[in-house]
This record gives sequence, structure tokens and C-alpha cells, in this order.
Amino acid sequence: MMQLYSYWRSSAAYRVRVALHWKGLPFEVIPIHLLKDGGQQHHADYAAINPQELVPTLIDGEGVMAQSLAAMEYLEEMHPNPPLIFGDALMRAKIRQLSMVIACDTHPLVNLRVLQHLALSYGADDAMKNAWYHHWLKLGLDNLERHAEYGSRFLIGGQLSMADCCMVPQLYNARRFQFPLDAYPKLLAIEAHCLSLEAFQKAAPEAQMDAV
Ligand SMILES: N[C@@H](CCC(=O)N[C@@H](CS)C(=O)NCC(=O)O)C(=O)O
Repeated sequence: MMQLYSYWRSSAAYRVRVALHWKGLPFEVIPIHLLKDGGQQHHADYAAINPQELVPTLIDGEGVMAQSLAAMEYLEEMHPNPPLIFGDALMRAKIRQLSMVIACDTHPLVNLRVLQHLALSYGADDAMKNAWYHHWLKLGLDNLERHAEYGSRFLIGGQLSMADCCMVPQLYNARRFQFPLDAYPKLLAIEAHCLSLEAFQKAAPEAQMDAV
């Protein structure tokens, strides 16, 4: 059985949890608490598995995969049905494009270690960290809202894709930081539909064994 090193509130781990559940793949969650004991991601035993000291890490037999997009692409190649990356070459590129708007150009700027660095090295208080977070999140979500279509149940292609697996966890994260979402009616409608699916319900932060 595969194993996933995960933290219940990690949006990157949430992406991979959705992909695993959507594909109906059994997996065991190994919780890594990102705040407790100085952050368990920095402990030597975990750093030996994932030298980037981030979650998630997906283990499949001898295979060890860090980076949520790489892990989802791996799952897609090993277990293509039901797909998360589908259609012709252009559609597949667009799915990756929308996924990367979140995973490459939004989330890395608002990640825990970035916010911690702003506070520790530049004296940013909570208000400053929030303003930083809101700035970068707005750019990412504005972009996805422009791509989404009214009445669509998913971000692209009329079916669940890797892009939805990236977008929905970021909206969860946005609420934690009191980011107003009224400007994103299309994304909210897609999110509502996704959250009605069993894969999202099982992958949701609150449904995790390490949720507090
Ligand atoms: N690009 C990575 C990002 C992984 C990442 O930043 N994970 C966060 C949680 S969402 C983390 O482990 N943060 C710990 C820290 O910042 O120390 C991926 O997609 O897997």
C-alpha cells in the first residue's frame, strides 16, 4: 500500500490526497506536524526521506516522491483511470497551466516557511504577513477566475482535473487567512461542486486523522 506523509492543513498534501481518493487508491497517511516540536518536517528522520523538509511525500514501494505535482503526475501515469490529466495535447497543457498557477506561482509565495521568514528576518507582524498573503493569493485566484466558465462544475474540460485538485485546497487555505472570496463566483461554484464529491470529502483537512 502507498504511504503519504501529510499534514491535515497542508494544501499541497490535500492535492495529493484528492488524487489518491479520486483514483480509488488505498494509502496510509503518516502525519507530519508542521508546527509541533519546531516542525516535524525538519526532524532528521523525515529530512532523510524528504531533504526539502516539506510535505507531502508519497511512497510507493521503493519509490519516494516529493512535490505534489510530480506525485500526481506519477499517479496519473501508473493509474490513468479515472484521469486527472486528459484530452489532447493542448488540453493537457492547459490543465498543467492552471495547476501551476496555484502550485508554482501562488502557493510557494504564501507557504509557511515564507511567512516565517518574513517575520523572523524582516520583522513582519501578523498584519504584514496577511497583506503579503492576500497580495499573492489575489493574483493567482484572479487569474483562475478569468479562465473559469460560468456554470462549469470544474475549472477546465468539464471534468475533474489536476487543476481542481490544486485550486480547492488553496481556497480552503484562503479562508484560514481571512481572504475575501466574493470576487470569485465561478471558483466558488466549482469548489462547491468539488466538495460534494466523495474524493474531496475524504481528502478534506477536517477528515484527517491528525486534524485537531
Ligand atoms: N511545491 C511543493 C510545496 C510543498 C510545501 O510547501 N508544503 C508545505 C505545506 S502546504 C510545507 O511542508 N511547509 C512546511 C514549511 O514551510 O516549513 C509541493 O507542491 O509539494
